[in-house]
Amino acid sequence: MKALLLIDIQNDFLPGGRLAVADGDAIIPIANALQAQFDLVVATQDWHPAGHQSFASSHAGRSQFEQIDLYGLPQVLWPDHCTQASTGAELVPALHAERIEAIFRKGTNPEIDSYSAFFDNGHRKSTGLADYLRGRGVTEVYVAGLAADYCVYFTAKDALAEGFAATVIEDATRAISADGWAQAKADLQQRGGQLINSTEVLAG
Ligand code: VGL
Ligand code: ZN
Repeated sequence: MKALLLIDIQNDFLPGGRLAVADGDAIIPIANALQAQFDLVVATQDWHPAGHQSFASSHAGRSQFEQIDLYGLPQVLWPDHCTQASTGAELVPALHAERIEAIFRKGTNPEIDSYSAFFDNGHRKSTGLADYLRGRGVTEVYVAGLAADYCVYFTAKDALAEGFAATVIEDATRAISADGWAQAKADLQQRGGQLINSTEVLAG
């Protein structure tokens, strides 16, 4: 049983959004086309309370994209983004949503960031996604969405650690940093993850 995980396809990560990923809108038609190939489609939303500690604006004298230590974990400071119930946090309107069976929200604890759809960055709390997928008989996950080098990467990595086969659909994601994504890809491959193009999925 295969599941498609649509990671953080939210207005704030698209061009014009608060934490825009270059060319992020290019993945929308691909994410729409892919859905028919899967038994189960699940989405995530980055869903931060106002004043989240991952926001640069929460730290006086700090700049966006600077890295700090946050309660013992490295933390990149982001522009305010995906604030709970804001327009920026909504799934992109052009994304077909009717086949999305469940939406997992993450990043809700103000004191810890959560890139992975499975766990917060300290692996302290589970979102329940792994058990949900296992309950549905899922053995393989395919990951698409934004951003490749953060939430897509950490989701695929945790999926592998949870015992799922994990494949990132490369043309259905875009990165914040090209270098960061190159490193993340190498790491995923080393852990047994796969990278493929949507054309291979759509042909199946
Ligand atoms: C993300 C940075 C901060 C992502 C979320 O969805 O990749 N990146 N919050
Ligand atoms: Zn975030």
